[in-house]
Amino acid sequence: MASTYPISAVSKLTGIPLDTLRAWERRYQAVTPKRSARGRLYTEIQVQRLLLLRQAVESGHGIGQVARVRDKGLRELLDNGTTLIQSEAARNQVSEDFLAPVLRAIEFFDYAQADRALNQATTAVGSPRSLVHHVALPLMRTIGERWHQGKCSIAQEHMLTSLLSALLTSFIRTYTPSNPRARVMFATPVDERHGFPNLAAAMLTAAGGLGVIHLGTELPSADIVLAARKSGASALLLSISKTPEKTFGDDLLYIARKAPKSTALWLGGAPEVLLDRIAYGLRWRVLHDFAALERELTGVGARF
Ligand code: B12
Repeated sequence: MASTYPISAVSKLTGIPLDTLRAWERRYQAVTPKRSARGRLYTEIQVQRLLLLRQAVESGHGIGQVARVRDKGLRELLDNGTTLIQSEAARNQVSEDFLAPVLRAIEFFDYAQADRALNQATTAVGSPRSLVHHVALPLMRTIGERWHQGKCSIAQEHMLTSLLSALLTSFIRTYTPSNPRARVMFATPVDERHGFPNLAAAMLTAAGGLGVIHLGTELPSADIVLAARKSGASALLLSISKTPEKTFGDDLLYIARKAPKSTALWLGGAPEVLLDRIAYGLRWRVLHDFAALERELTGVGARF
């Protein structure tokens, strides 16, 4: 019989954390292993596919974009594709070894230990960009998933949000130049409380040498427009994580009409929230992953 591997072995072989393996399976059906009394069992071919997917993600492709691509397509993508973060990711591979201590400390509400473990992970990855891709986003996804599954409390989610916000904010402060070539404004619309993706995006922006205007979450459109006018921001990034309210189309239209023409309008979010359809025909450019954001940032002067 062909060899099969339990999930713990697959995680070690591929360097993909256990929670990520489960999330890729559940959310994107990237690889669906057989189930046995011992749990998930992966074939050799599935392990090889996971390695390809990991490389694709490290090269800057969103998992949502590549999860359904066949192995041959993935190989072609990796052979031909322009890789945004490939070499950096290869150098700065942060495995579960670094993230697990943070999650353990959060489980026991040990704030100081979580802070220390987070700092260790930060030092291990080396660059601000890797901090976003390999520490902050995976941690937030894991804790958020656990909260959604009822496996961790809102207090634990808030504790991680607080630690990561402090960390990212301090990096934004350190990296933002005094005279940036351009400034990018970040907000989420009314009823959108997922503020973390924007914080990560702001950090990437600062890491690219641009200025950051971080407005936080749940902002009415009129206030967003006012801020865009007064600040003269080169771009506005509105981040969406959950399916927006029906009136969201009106908000997008309002901002598109009233925001200065010199402000590029970017809408960042998961593909399943149908942002393309809502923003169709308006000035908004929809960004489905962070690689797309980095490309837009480069367009307004960022250097990565
Ligand atoms: C963390 C989290 C939370 C945290 C938010 C903490 C914070 N400060 O932000 C908490 C626990 C508070 C929370 C609350 C809720 N959540 Co929540 N949450 C998540 C979770 C686990 C991660 C979100 C996140 O930060 N992702 C980080 C992003 C950047 O990574 P990613 O998701 O892999 O994104 C990729 C692409 O989609 C894209 N992308 C996504 N966002 C953005 C943004 C930008 C700017 C760009 C460029 C790209 C981009 O880029 C990435 C690849 O490069 C997701 C599930 C998941 N795994 O994604 C649910 C999820 C977003 N939440 C969801 C829901 C429903 C809620 C609640 C409504 C639940 C409730 N009943 O109260 C509330 C929100 C209330 C509100 N009014 O807003 C749903 C949304 C479903 C939908 N389509 O509507 C999700 C998808 C979970 C699910 N599967 O059901 N949540």
